[in-house]
Amino acid sequence: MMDVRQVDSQIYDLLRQEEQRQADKIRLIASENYTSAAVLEATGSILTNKYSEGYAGKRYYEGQQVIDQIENLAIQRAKDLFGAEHVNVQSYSGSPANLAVYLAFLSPGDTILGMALPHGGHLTHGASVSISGKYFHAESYGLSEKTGLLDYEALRQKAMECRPKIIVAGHSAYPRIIDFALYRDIADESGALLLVDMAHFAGLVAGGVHPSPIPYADVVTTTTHKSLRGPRGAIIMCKKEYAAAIDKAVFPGIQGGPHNNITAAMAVAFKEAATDEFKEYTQQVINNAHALAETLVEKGFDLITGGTENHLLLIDLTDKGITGKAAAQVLDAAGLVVNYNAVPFDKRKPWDPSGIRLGTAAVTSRGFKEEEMRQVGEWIDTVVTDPENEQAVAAIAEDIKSFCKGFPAPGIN
Ligand code: DSN
Repeated sequence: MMDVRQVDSQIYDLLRQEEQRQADKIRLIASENYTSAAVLEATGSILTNKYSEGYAGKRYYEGQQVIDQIENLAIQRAKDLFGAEHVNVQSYSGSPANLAVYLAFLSPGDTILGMALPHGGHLTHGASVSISGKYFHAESYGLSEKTGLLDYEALRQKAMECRPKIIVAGHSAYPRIIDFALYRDIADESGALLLVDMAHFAGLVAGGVHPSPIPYADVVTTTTHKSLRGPRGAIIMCKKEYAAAIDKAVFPGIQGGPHNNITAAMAVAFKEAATDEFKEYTQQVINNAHALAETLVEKGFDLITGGTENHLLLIDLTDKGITGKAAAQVLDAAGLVVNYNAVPFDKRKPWDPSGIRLGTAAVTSRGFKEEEMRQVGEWIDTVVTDPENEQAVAAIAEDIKSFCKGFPAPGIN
């Protein structure tokens, strides 16, 4: 059998370069992780060759003897893991999953109410540049300027004013646990369905270290590749009464054939996520986020909300005299990979905002504990405090490369 190395040396070399980058650097992008070798194997499997439009037992193509079993296994494992009544495992990723929910329940022009993008919401929660804000009437809620915490009272008032058909809970950059019971009350009071997008913290929910939205939400979406540590995909979970509407919205509403290789890789990831080892991993993700937050606060960094209760930290760098983008670039040069991020009430533009976002899911997968996080905090402080010092940045990059050798990343030889 020909492999990539023989067929395409350019792509082979680039794959090796990316593998090296992922091995040598400290990856702190809050939405990223390292999947296991088993998940990678299923992702790169012969299931790529198969078309399977439809659902198990009702496909539009023959030859589904194996695929139906794989999809049913993925569904059952997701149900067991999260306690969901119905699960659809076919969404290609988080954005199409959210779009499918809108298609299931809304007509163009209907109102949705989601967390504002600059306050930590996601593009698909109604941002004006996204289809969710273009095809629907999108209203938003956000954080209190004083505390940086979600302003539930303002959310309630907004919901009562605009009477959305769907309230979207969930975030990409909010470092606190959200109150699902309160969201449920507000949804009931305003006559809305409650959609929780738990993409960022799904792994923490699976590990039992974060409250679950399942008992409260009508529909829950999640990607499978962030803290959940699976392949690049998404699932939609809902109450039984919405099962047919959701399935119809995913296929044929939004998509054609599911990516069966991803379905199999999800099944593997759900099996891994049901283990005690994964539970310990998720607790460590949180412990590591606390350790990093404490170190950075000691160094005078301005953390939004003052700390974290999940896997992520949002830092306003205004007082440090550096923009988020400049900080992210110099940190990358030093071997610390983060993304620049708007902070709530940011006076700067989204392409060069005031903050950076950090997460601990990936480094925890390679075995970092509190001690290592404190060292990471020291390095971040040194780089951000003296970003022009190219020699110091290069020296830290070398130190990080050697340091990382002691923490082999899952899925990388
Ligand atoms: N792009 C993801 C993140 O970084 O949070 C969300 O889709």
